[in-house]
Amino acid sequence: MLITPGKLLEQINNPADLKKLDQAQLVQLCDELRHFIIDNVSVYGGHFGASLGVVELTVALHYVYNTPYDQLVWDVGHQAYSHKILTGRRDEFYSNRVYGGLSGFPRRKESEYDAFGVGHSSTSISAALGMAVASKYLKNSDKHHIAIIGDGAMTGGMAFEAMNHAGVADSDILIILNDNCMSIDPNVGALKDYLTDITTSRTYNRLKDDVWKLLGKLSNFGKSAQEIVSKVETGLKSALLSQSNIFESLNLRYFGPVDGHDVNHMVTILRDLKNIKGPKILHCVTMKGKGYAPAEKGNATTWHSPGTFDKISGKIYKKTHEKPQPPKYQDVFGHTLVELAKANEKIVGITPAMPSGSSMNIMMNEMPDRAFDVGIAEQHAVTFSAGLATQGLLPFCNIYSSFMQRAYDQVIHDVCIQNLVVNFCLDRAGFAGSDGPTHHGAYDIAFFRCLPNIIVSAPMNESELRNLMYTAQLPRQEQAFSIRYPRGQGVMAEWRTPMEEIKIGTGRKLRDGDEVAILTIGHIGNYAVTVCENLAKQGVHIAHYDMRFVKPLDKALLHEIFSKFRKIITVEDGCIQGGFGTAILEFMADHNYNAEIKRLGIPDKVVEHGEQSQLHHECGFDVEGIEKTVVELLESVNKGV
Ligand SMILES: Cc1ncc(C[n+]2csc(CCOP(=O)(O)OP(=O)(O)O)c2C)c(N)n1
Repeated sequence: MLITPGKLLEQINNPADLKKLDQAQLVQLCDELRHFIIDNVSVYGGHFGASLGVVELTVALHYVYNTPYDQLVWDVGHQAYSHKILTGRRDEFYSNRVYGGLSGFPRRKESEYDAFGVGHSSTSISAALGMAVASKYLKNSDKHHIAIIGDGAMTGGMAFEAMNHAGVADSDILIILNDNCMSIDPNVGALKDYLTDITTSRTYNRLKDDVWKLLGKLSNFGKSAQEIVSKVETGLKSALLSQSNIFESLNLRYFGPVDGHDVNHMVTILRDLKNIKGPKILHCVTMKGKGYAPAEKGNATTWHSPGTFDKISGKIYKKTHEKPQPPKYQDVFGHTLVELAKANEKIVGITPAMPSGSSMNIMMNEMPDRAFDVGIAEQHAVTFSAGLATQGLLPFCNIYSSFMQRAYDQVIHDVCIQNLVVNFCLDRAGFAGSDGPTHHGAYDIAFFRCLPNIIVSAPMNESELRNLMYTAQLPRQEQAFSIRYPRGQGVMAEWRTPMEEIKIGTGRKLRDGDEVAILTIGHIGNYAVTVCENLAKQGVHIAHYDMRFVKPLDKALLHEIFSKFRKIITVEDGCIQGGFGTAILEFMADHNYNAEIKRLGIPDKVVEHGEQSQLHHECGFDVEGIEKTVVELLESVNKGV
């Protein structure tokens, strides 16, 4: 479906075209931009509320700054749709997040305007500071560096590490805090209250406007005038706020709060700030979903990434099915955790800012004192869980596989070395789909299986997920326990099966066969089931084992397999290097077996975005790819190789 841009937007192929507009036309441009995003996302899906919230800010930034020479770093990047549309990608925008199309996040290789690749939260200030320090060293003193970070992303530790550095780095950096009071779910923590305090303090807001005017006038009068005003300003601000300003305390000059939806005011402010040297922060207050009534009035979490919808009525399309469908794995996790927690009072739940995404919100609603959203703070989530475990509680810490990369040292240092009993549930393990490479959960098997004191497992279906969770909460004295499962649906419409213990380190034989055995880990094993069924119809019988544990491996089962089969295929929705297949290779070498092993999984390259099934196909481990590998191995058997 062709989506036509409005009259002004149509003329803008890059920020130079934008600069040709009269400032009086910017309001209309923002309106057109907003409608273009609504038209596109309603038809093609994608992130929504966050981009609508920064339309004016984006227009003002590209209007005032000299991009791409000046560097804009978007935090997370899910809000950068206006930026993409204004920087030469308007006509391709329909392909956003589609296989082979535009990335849903800024990517350096996609555009020179994307100063930094993002996807994971709270990196923008560090990256922009690095650029600012480099520019200083390279004597590009006219270059500006701007990090645009949300109040949610500001809860991440990295943001504070970077501000701590920026305050003393003597470099030109502008941090724009885009404060809409929301993360994906409502933002949490003391910082949120602090920002609300600044935003709503009436006395402060009246007086800061006067300070702003004074500052604007004096900034043209050289350094000493600025120093004086800066002191007055700091004094006033400290006196007016109940606490002294946290950003000012870190040596960042704080400006705001300002209305981030007043594009003309934003242009004026940014022009002023351009002339003020040193590290500074501009606090903009915006609204997620701004300008689209159903999103403004509705649930901001739903409108973060609503899927396709009817733009007139605001009705979000849901697929309807005649038969009951399998649930999402995340929901099986959420409901099962509550079920287990009702019977086991030691259980507590932890999520770093993903209550809805992980379905931890089910426990948060039912047992608010036993489930914690700790903000976008994966490192803290893991060590906080470790602390809970030292006191005999049993944490189920749910972190998306790719976000767990953030907390690797905490898993090693705070959990594994101390041999603490912490359960990790890794959602979105394997290809994440249209979010792309920053979000693919490719590495967790490889990075967990090399650690001591951790059990590494993956269920093939809902029932196994429940059984693994049940097993993980049975009393044990030591070891962490990780359970990985993918994004999306499982395979069992009737998923509330009675739970039973799975002996740790045991796999299961699903099908006997001749010549070739397929060993799988996790949900991807369902492809192998289909492969075996397809081939059986042709009289070819292939064995299939669902190994369930990568660590400890089921040695007895593997001895049985290696004694019988000389051709083995391993399949995993994870990186081939160092992953499950590698564990099988190591077993073979350690026990002097000699078989031909084909490892299928995610190859050693950056795999882009697309539907999970498209990516499995690309990497050769969907039904077709596995079947092809079986046929090749069988051919080599027939040739006597
Ligand atoms: C390390 C990491 N953890 C979690 C996420 C998931 N995530 C994406 S956007 C988001 C909320 C960001 O909130 P904020 O920065 O306030 O931006 P807003 O969507 O409100 O504009 C979260 C938690 C992520 N991208 N990276």
